[in-house]
Amino acid sequence: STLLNAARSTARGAMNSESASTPLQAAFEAALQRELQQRALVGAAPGRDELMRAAAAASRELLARRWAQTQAADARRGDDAGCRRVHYLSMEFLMGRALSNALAALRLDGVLQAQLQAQGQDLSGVLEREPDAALGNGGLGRLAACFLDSFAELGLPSFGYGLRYQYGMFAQGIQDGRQVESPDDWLRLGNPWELPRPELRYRVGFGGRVVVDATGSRQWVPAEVLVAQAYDFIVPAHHSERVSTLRQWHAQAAETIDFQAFCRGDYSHAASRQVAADALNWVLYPDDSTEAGRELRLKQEAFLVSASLQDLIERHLREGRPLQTLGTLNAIHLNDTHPALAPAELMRLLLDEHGLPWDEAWTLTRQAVSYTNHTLMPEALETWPVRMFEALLPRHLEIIYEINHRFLQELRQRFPGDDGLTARVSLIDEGGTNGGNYGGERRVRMAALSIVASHRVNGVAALHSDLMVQTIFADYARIFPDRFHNVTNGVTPRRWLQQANPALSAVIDGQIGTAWRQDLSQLQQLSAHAKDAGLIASFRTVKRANKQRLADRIRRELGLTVSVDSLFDVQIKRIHEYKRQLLNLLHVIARYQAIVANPDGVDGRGWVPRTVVIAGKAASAYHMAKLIIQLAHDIGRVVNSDPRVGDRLKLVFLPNYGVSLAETIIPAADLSEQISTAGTEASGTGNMKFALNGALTIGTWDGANIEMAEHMGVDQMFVFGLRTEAVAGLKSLGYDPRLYVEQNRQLQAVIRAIADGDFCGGDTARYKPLVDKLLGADPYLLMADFTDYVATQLKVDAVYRDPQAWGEQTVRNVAGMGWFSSDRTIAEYVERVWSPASLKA
Ligand code: GPQ
Repeated sequence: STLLNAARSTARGAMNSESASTPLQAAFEAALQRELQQRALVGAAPGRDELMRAAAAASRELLARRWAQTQAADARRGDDAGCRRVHYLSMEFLMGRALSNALAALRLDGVLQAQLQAQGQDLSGVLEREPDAALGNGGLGRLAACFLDSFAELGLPSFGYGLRYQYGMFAQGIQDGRQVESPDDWLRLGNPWELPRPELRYRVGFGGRVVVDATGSRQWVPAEVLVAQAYDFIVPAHHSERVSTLRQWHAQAAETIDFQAFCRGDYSHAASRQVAADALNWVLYPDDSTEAGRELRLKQEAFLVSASLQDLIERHLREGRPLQTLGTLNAIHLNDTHPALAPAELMRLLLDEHGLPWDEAWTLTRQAVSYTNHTLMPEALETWPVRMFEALLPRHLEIIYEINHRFLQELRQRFPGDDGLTARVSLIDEGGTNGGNYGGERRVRMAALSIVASHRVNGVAALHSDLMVQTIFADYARIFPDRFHNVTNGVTPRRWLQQANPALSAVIDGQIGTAWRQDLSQLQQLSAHAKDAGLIASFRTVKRANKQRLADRIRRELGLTVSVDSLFDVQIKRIHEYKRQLLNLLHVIARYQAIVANPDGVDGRGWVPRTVVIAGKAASAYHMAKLIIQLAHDIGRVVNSDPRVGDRLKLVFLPNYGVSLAETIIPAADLSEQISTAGTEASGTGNMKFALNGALTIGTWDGANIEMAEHMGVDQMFVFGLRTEAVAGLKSLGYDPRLYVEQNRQLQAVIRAIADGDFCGGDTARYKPLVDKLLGADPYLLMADFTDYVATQLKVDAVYRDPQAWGEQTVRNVAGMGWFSSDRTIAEYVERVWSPASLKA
């Protein structure tokens, strides 16, 4: 794409002037010294924490200069620059750590290393002191973080907008095999990365009523007014001096103290506004792919949207551009429906604050807004009770009614007599049983609002985008046939290959040179060397070292010894029934039973030793997911201590999964488990990270697994299970899981072991809900896919026994992953969604 090419040629310019980095080094050293001296003033000898914060603060200072340059360049860009400024609105940004990325981008790792040596410290020990910024749940939030990285790398004028949560994703502990949540107080020691922007403040209202003045114009008089204050976090490019910005909003009361109440001695009343404001900053909702549905969450969403839109309008006007070009020069992107109030709020601002007529405001809104859908799961489709809108957002509700009125009126003209259609696609669920709303309450459908108010809607993998228009959005696709597109997800190769796996990166450099570091598609060159024994040996050596690192961590954290000669079989992601961690566990039990019955293997050739690693968090209210975590622990305790098993099988649950833990686990994996029921995983991005690091995938024909198989060759992946059409067919015929159990004695023995309490001292009650569900509805078809899954695991063993064959396949996997860079994804968003040209189509 032109954007990719342009970014690469600027980057070449910057790279050529590499020697100019000496002043940068000097600036960094000076800043670092200043930070350390300040700390010395208060008598603190710098430990690792202080060194980490000093290095972060010094890096931030350099990044702030790049930020100013980037903003100045973007403000000067002409109206015909060919791409709009992108505003990526997301309730989640799962950033992880920032220091090692910043040092790599600034090419200061060596400088810091030398500085630390002088202090008697090593770099990795200092890097590990940084807490993860875990302001997201899972794939959706991490995708947003990868996108910020690519925005910078591609030099795209852009802002990410989010909330500055005081507490991010909860910390997961395990007690007696059960998940216990504790708050993630990530700001406890301050955040050396953020730049507070006290001058950037916007008022955001809630509640109150709408008044009509003499001219008939409507004005919202909110009952409560909060102030949004900006904090900026800067994300650097690696091959240029561009940066991208994550702007996070912090809520404050407009008047922080009720002074009259204070003087009366009524302190709790005096502080009540501040307390109410702080509630918005409080916690990230820990629900992944399910709806939280609480009023505080709606307020958080409205707050994010209003502050961000006011900020971008103000910037547009400050740059001297007229309101009429707002939509052609700015893109406002909705990361799922969480920021779906944006079109309503933009309409309100344009109508009520800027006095535009409806049609003009609507044109600008539709030009600006676009929406990505990230799931087909009906329980995740956000709807809000009309009652809550009346109480919190009365003017937005009026505007939504008006959008809906005009939309439905147009439909009645285009599709006369089709009342079913208008009821199905209305922005308001009138409270029937339609759309899963059994409560009978009227609700606002946020996906409907997002689609109607956007000029582009996309899914996140080819299968997902197809299913989206065939199933949940079929009516809208008929109404707006040109609106729906696909943009397959990608991951940033900076974090997920270069930083997480420097040793593999060096091997790749040695084989094909370093151009792949800027253009991941160059990895394809590796396939010519896939049979090269030397390359395969290097891949193996690197993998072994990474496995050793993970094994050390497992021993440190869990006191469990695992063999690096075993096949590391890994499933890390949120715990969700559709992702089928339970199917993985059923296989572990089946293997355990088979090992005990046949210690020398079924064919006398012994067992390929396996270490099964699982990690992931369960939403705190998701009982079935928590039960699956407990089952993993019960099985692990029994299997790992059974002397008949030894190294042949180990089951490890690593607690508190997050971005940094993933950076250690993924490079160490031999096998990647991507085993969702076909048609349920929108894309997956973990699947991409594993293959990029030379793990082979066992997976279903689902999400982006399909496109990965197409890029590397389907024989390079272990594909199993029913495909989407077969899943749908089976369900429509009346699926009965018991039929599958009756036909498979191995499966019977597995289920019986769980039901009889074999892993929990004979407690038959503990897993009854789980067994009942498997034998009852089994909505994710574990019973139907079990046989093929276990058979495919045996194929995995067979290939692993042949190091040359396995090694060749790992090289072909890496070679096939070049397309899955988030740089490619963002270039496609620019082409299909954010370019001015996409407005004309
Ligand atoms: N995803 Cl709707 C989330 O992580 N959280 C959510 O609330 C929703 C989706 C994931 C989705 O499950 C994965 O298949 C995708 O790869 C990911 O979003 C990014 O698109």
